[in-house]
Amino acid sequence: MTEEQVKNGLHSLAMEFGADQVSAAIQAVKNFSVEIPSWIFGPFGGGRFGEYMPPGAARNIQEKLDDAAVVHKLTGATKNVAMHVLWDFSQDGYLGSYALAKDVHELAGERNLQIGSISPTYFLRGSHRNSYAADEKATTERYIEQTVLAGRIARDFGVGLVTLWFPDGSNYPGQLDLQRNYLNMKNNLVATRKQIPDDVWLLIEYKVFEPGTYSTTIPDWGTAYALANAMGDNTGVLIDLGHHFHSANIEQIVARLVAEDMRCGFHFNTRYAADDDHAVEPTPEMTRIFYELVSGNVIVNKKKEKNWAYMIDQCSGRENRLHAIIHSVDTLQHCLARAMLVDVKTLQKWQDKDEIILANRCFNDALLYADVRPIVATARLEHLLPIDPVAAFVESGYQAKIEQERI
Ligand code: PSV
Ligand code: MN
Repeated sequence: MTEEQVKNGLHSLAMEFGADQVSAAIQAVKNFSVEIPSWIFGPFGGGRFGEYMPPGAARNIQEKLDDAAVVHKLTGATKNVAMHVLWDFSQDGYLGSYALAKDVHELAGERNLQIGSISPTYFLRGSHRNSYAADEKATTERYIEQTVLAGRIARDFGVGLVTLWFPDGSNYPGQLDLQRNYLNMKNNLVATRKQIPDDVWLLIEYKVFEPGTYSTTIPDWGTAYALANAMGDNTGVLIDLGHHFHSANIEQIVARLVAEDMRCGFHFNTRYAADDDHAVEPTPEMTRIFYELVSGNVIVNKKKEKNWAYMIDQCSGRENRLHAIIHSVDTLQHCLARAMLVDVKTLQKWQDKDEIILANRCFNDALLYADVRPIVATARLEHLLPIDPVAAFVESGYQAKIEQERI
């Protein structure tokens, strides 16, 4: 898109949606930021893609941060990098280290970055009989200890946010006592919360399946919500788009949590078949989710303590990882811009008159049909950033450089 096209596009949008609404959308995009995960840049620690190392993949935390710095430079929206305790702050993949986290904190600062949310890593060695819901005390104690460490690291070097995802579950009916399994999880989470400072925010992530094929200990938002409530203040639910059945109404989950006034968070990605961890795509579902976030005032709210946590949880298979992560940021900005254009007054009018299709069409004018590229481009130009960050990355020659250096 040229600057001329941006100008003309803005004019048409202002004619249709009003100049004030368009300015508010530009401002929202300018203020939006999202965390990117350190794990997209390196080898994905033995996950679905095994040991696949794409050309130029980062070999250590310094290189992961180098790549993250490029993404932030091009998008201006990704200063915080989400980290995993045993992938990023561990010598042996078994124990986390406060000293290593301090080093990573300094390395991030040198690159104009910051450690974002911290995930304890429960799914490596020793979790085959569950982690927090295990019957063996030695296992649960080791994981509680790692979580308390994550809380210290989050408070001292991060943004005070710890995100918890558990691989706990089973593969066959009868393998586990389902009630005991849940209560083990609940008791251990309540005990953990007491050992973490109150001002550290904890989010509980749910996932409908995997690695358990028959049962998952925290399979849905309801379970995560019950656990977060049992744990007390400053604890919420983490929604990962890939962790649902097909056709789950995720925007309705957002609406429930907003209505219950629980401060929650997102792991953005796209699910095509399962928990694919694909880049974020501009799907109608994603724009509807953004509408709920905008109308709930939990995104780009001037009162920072009202905002939910926004993270991308993505790990690409064969596609260029830097293209994929920049594409995700780009998509999220476009979805936010669309959500900002919804004509709420007219929508409410049709809702009140029970005009079902008219309400639906009012929604779709903004969420499906508006071409918001001029809004996102203007936000970037006002921040002195490239109009198209993916194209700017391609032109930068960075990929060829890392492929040559990182043999
Ligand atoms: C699990 O599938 C998950 O979504 C959790 O957020 C992990 O932290 C992340 O993926 C990386 O494995
Ligand atoms: Mn996730």
